[in-house]
Amino acid sequence: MAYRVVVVGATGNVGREMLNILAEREFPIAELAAVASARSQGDMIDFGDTGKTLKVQNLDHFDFTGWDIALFSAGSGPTKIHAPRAAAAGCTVIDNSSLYRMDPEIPLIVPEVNPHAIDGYRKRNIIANPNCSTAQMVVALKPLHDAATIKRVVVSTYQSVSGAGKEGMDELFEQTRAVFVGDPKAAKKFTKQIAFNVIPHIDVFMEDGSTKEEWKMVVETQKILDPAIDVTATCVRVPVFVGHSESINIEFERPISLAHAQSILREAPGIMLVDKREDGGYVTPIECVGEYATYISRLRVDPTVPHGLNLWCVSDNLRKGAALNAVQIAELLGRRHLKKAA
Ligand code: 11C
Repeated sequence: MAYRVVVVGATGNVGREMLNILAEREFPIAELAAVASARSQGDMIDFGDTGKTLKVQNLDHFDFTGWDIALFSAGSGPTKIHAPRAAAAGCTVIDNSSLYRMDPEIPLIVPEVNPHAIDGYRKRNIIANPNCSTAQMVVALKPLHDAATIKRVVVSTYQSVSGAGKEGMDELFEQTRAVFVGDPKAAKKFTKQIAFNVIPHIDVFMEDGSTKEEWKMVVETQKILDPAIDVTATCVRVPVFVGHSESINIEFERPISLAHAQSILREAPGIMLVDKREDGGYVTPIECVGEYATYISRLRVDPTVPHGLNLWCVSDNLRKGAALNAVQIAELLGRRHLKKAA
């Protein structure tokens, strides 16, 4: 069985990766549409490296009737208008924005972690894709939680500028160049200079002094993995183009040895354990670009709590953090539901 698939926001960082990944994974496609805002209407866009190109259609006028799946990466504003319209037309929406993630009627899915939760999608015909920093963390936590029950997580992130879209990438590039040619460029997309700097601020501030990015890591982890896990996060933007890194400290209910944790992580879906305890024997963001895996390195015991581990977790934020996870959800939907309905 093949599906009629729409990629909404096809010209953005994540939309392009959605098209690449649909092509790479040979997703069964009967027909494919690339859709974006009016500004991009008529532009030609590659369907991965298949050699095929797609003419971008205007979201405002796109009729979702008869289409099976829409992968949305259009931001919350356009999504609020067009996702319910697509869902009502019978096209299942997989949405990468934060709009629906915490809606109790909408499943928030990471296929390696909570695939069963997808069954609730019929209520609204919408499935939410998590924030990039949450996605890679829950892939890492899930097998460890199954083994020894996680009580508390302390995470600090090192997030690449591509999380802020193409404008974020352009700003890092322009500012870096400007420093070298002695022609300083003011910050526009970010709140301070990002070149040769780090910024402890992603998304808006909340009343309690945390940022919305930090809040998302807490509540999304609880919804996807387990509401009983306490999470505290500090999210930081770093001058890296692609690939989010996380330093994660985990406290468990029950003992878990280092050897057991290593063997679990070696077998777990979506994870590559690269941990040689020697110079270069760990993964950095530049090495995860274009990859599917969530990489874990620097796994070690935290001796300051009764049952604790520390680890370093790296993944391509545009892939596992966004486009890959969305395509995996589409694959899961096809396996569990659409085939049966056909
Ligand atoms: C960043 N994590 O790195 C953000 C991007 O809620 O989907 C994705 C924001 C979201 O800036």
